[in-house]
Amino acid sequence: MDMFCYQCQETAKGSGCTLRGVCGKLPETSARMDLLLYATRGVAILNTLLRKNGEADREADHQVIDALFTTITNANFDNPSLDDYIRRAFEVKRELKAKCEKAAIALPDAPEVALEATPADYEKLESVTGVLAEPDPDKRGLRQLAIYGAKGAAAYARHAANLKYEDDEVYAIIEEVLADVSRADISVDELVKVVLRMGEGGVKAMALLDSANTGTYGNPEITKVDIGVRKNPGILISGHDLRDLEELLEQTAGTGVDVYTHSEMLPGQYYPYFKKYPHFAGNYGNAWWKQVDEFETFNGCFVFTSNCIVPPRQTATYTDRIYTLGVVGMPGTHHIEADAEGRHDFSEVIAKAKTCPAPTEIEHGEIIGGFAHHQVEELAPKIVDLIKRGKIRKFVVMAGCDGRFPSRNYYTEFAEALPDDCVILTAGCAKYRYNKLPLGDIEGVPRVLDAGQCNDSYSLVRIAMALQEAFGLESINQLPLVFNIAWYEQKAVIVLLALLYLGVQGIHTGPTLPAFFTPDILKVLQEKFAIGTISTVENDIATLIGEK
Ligand code: SF4
Ligand code: SF3
Repeated sequence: MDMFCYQCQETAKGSGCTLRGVCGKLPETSARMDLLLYATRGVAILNTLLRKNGEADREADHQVIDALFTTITNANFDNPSLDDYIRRAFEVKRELKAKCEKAAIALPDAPEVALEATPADYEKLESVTGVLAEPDPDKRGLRQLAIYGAKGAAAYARHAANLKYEDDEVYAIIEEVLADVSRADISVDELVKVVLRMGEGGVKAMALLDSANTGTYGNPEITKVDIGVRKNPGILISGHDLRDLEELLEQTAGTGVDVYTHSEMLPGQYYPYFKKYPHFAGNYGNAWWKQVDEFETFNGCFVFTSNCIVPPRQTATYTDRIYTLGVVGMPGTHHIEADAEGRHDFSEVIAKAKTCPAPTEIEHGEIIGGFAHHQVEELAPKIVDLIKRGKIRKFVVMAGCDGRFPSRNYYTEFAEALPDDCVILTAGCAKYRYNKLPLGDIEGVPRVLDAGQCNDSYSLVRIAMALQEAFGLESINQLPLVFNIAWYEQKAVIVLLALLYLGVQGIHTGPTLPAFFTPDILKVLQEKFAIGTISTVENDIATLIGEK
């Protein structure tokens, strides 16, 4: 069967994956995701109606965010797991219908609400549930833009919920957006508003996750992170979920197994709370896409708490040592279910890790991070002084994702070419393109300030607002601050929408613009927000930074 997916930056030919995903997603998986999202839109429509009546269902909120999250790029490649999600979506939908009937709420005349199906129907329903079911490319693009934003926000809401931080408004916006994009009669203008509404939800979701992470584990602080190895066998933890990190550190204490971070878990190192664990080793390796090589030399076990997991090569020796949690799934690996309190039992992973050799060193040294809003606000007087004295000319926000395409060398070259009075503000795995370069510091302030994970882009906004206040400016657009962000998957989409919602102008996003931006969508975004993409390093330094 064929498929159609264009949700990430690496989509085939820059237009859409049709035979199989560049990420490794198969058509049977893609169609299951389409069916899941279609049924979930039905749930969202019903829960939005119930919410108006003061009867929104929290179980349904959770079903909605988990369905969105599991369909994000590089999260779930496992068909039986997706079948479970589909069954659950239809079950919740039936429960909500019954709730509506009880409350005398008339069921809306929407096919997403009416559809009854089983997971086995995925193929025959693809023409109804798939992205191409919308024939108009502009409406299709805007609908998907809103849905992709919802996926990113849902991921953040899930991590926050795992720490018992929930905000009904975040759920309300996600569901309202899913309900709105399901309206057959919605116009392009209305869809643009829906997209910005999703951006508002993104700001709230990131603020919620920031409260959850810092409220539970303290404020990130300046930290030097070892990138070498120790002598014990290790478990490598990847993804974004800090509660999972805490559980793993707790259960591995005293076992003789060390815990290392990988990719987006690196910022776990910056939280004071985790520093008390002597077996919490450093960060091993680089961004997500290098896992196919780096997992071979790590030698131990792997725990995935969220995206980005990559299908192991046929010749991979580590597949059986991968353990997935939450919405993550990969055939041939192990999935650890949470108990009723959301806790995981890692004893099998620990036992397996004990039989493994210690990691092989692939690099050594230290990287520095922990520049989230609280830490930077403490440094604010110094930073303001450096700006006033002309020592710092510009801040360049280079947050976002990394990816495997060679075109991303641009970001390394851009960082290297930046004049030495410019400081990079980063968050997300995009940082691996330049966080090991010797870029130095400006009177003790490092030239790469890493705030944390992609969701910590919220921190970058807080930092910008603090500077705006310090300089008494009306808008953050007046700051010596430019945006050259890299995107790959849908978490970067919600970061972008959040920035647009906050009125940030002139964002450059690359290495290529999304395939779902049609020329007309791009025109609107250019007119309203002066959005652009990248060209050459030389040109972009000239336009973004300019002459001294
Ligand atoms: Fe293609 Fe990206 Fe979709 Fe994977 S997630 S199928 S690479 S567009
Ligand atoms: Fe990276 Fe997947 Fe997006 Fe969280 S881990 S930023 S790509």
